[in-house]
Amino acid sequence: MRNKALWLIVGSLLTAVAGAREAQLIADLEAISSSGQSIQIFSQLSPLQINKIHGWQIVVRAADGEPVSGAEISVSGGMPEHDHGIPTQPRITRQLEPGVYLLKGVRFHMPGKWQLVVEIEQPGQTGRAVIEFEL
Ligand SMILES: [Cu+2]
Repeated sequence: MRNKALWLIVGSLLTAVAGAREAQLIADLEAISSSGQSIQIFSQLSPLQINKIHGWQIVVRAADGEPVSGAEISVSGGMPEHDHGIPTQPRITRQLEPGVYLLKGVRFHMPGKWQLVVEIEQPGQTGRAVIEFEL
């Protein structure tokens, strides 16, 4: 009886740890590009806030799940309802590991609906994804 209670406690602790790990792996934003690449965005500022400049890690995988290395990635966008762009020009500064890119200079200056266009250029193919989110 006592042993059973202990196992139940251990069981729920393990579940809690697994839950925390999963939570860290959940992307802030994600999309599938027109070429079938998966794009996951992990913001260094999460949840996103108004007017704070920060960086993003962008993880790009091909349709088969392999990391996409050496791609040219550009991020643009704006607020479609206000007819203006993003206030900065975020740039990929380096590739941190295969398929993981560091985007610097991200800032959103007002609340509302934002739309981002992520373009991924690789030799022979270009993928494009539109990501919408509410801030
Ligand atoms: Cu606006």
